Amino acid sequence: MPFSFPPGRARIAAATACALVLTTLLGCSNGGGGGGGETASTTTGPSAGSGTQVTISDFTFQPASLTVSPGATITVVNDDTTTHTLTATKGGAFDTGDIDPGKSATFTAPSKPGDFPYDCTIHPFMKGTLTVE
Ligand SMILES: [Cu+2]
Repeated sequence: MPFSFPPGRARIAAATACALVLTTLLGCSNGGGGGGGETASTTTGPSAGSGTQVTISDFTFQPASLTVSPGATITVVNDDTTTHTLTATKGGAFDTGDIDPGKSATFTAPSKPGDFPYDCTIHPFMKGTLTVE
């Protein structure tokens, strides 16, 4: 019956289009939502004490960004020719106080994870960030 063909085809075409759209959507959400977060592949967590150090040289914190474990002990070496500090810029999270040239000091990282920007109170343009995770 020629009467029933066109609607039938249209329905099939529509159904096919739907299926394609659904497949695409499902494929997308499957692909994007599958991750369970990172597992311990890049755990560079020296648990307190294995060479966690910031060196101050030429009015610069090196490295400027440091990631440590909660409560880690961090040694700050002043390898410069003038006195510096390494002081958290918010909440007084940590502060080495004055470190004379050629001297070093230690401080304890915060126990809660987060980013803790710091600077030198004597030279506020000196900046760095301690990340606790
Ligand atoms: Cu300084």
